[in-house]
Amino acid sequence: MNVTRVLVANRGEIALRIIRACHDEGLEAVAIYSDADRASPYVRAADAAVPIGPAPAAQSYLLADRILEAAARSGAQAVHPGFGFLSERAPFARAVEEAGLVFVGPPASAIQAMGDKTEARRRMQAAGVPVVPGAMAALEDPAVAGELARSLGYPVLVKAAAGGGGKGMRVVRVPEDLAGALLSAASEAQKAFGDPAVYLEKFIERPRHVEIQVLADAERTIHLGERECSIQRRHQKLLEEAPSVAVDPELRERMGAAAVAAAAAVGYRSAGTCEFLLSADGSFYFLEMNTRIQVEHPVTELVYGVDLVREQLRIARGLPMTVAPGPLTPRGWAIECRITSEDPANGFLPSTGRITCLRAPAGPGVRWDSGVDAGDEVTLYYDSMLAKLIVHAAGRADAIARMERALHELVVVGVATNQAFHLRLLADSAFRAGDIDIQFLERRGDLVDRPPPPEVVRRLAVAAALAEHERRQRQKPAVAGDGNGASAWLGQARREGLR
Ligand code: MV4
Repeated sequence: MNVTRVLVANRGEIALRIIRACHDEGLEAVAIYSDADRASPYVRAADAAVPIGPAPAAQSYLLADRILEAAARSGAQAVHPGFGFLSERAPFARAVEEAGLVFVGPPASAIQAMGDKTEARRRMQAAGVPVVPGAMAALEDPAVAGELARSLGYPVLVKAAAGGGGKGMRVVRVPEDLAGALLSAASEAQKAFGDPAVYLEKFIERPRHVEIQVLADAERTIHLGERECSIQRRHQKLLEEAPSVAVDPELRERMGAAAVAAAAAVGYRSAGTCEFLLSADGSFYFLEMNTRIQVEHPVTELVYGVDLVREQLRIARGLPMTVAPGPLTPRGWAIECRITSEDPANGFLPSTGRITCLRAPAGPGVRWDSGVDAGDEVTLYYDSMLAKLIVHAAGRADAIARMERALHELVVVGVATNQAFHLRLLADSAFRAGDIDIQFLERRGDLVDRPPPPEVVRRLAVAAALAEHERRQRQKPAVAGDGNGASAWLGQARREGLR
């Protein structure tokens, strides 16, 4: 199929990222937007835009039929789902294919195989990919579960078979708690996934979360090394880096080979990610495969010099990946901080309002992937991620220094953000030593529930005052020789270095 137009079935930062990749590839991009996103930067960047409904995602971005209709009406031949929303729903991928369109992602069969966690475990084990010891099918009989838990040794972890993202999980440390955990996990799984099936694994204590990027075209399946994603809170990643301090070239090759085998076992095409738990002793276990482009893909792009969304578009069109065969090595160090409209000084509660002033960091080695501009409204309808700040430098210490510099340049006024949290984390000696695991932030309440430091408060207050000044200047009647009354406040802003 000759693809010239791609419908981007997503919003915000990732929609803009995909639209830019389409344009780099000489393709046109069609945006879809809800009522809340009519004035979003990604809608302006697209070659055409189709309204799809009211703000709630269930009435817009999750309506597969309406999105397919928008694709047909706009003359798009392909659909890129981005991440979240419909990106990992096998029925959506299938519907796209059945409508005669190209799905920019893996085959529906690969999404489906990886979506069922116990099926994925069976297929991975058969392919020689290390999985956490435990049940290979859903458990129905509590006595069978008890016997398995005893043979694995406590603690064990009860997981939902349809799960992912930590829903329906229960750690069980003593046999007496097992029966209750099975029941409550099943009930939570039923609510979250419409499927009460649960199973058991040995609970791995204090692992790192290390994931491997894979890329597969019709000819080859390769890996692009690891991302270290241990800095997370309640299953939301906050900072990711590539490479990982815990992975040397030999381990990278072993984990990479496991990820390639995992992808090959399900007939994978496109970009995908295998999640692993990595223990302190160097043993690693396959957790699940994310069959989409991920939020944190830019750190891999920077250390491998690859544009993953471009590769997705090429592979979907039947073209070969541009990555040349042969050994690949990561170059330098990349770190991504997710900038969210959440207030870490207030339990990470989402913050809403109009962004009155926004100054994005820039300069050498700095990338700003954002979905918002000054003047935009931040609502509670969607994810709280406003932007991703990504840096690249020669080594980890340089990357940390560069991220600190960039975070000091960042000004967001109008909504609270986690900017000061990131600065505190980057200054922490354990973080700087690379001494992290998935429980790091749980242990370190001192990094989380703190007000921003005085210098950050002061800078944001100055920016807020200037933003208010600009607003008033804009409302003044035009002065002679100044067609729209804008030059005065623009000059003021420029002198303050805030535009
Ligand atoms: C685990 C685990 C420890 N042992 N499995 C969390 C969500 C899902 N992707 C799998 N998860 C985990 N599975 C065993 N056998 C710990 C977690 C886990 C976790 C994994 C990756 C990233 C963050 C996490 C936070 C809490 C628990």
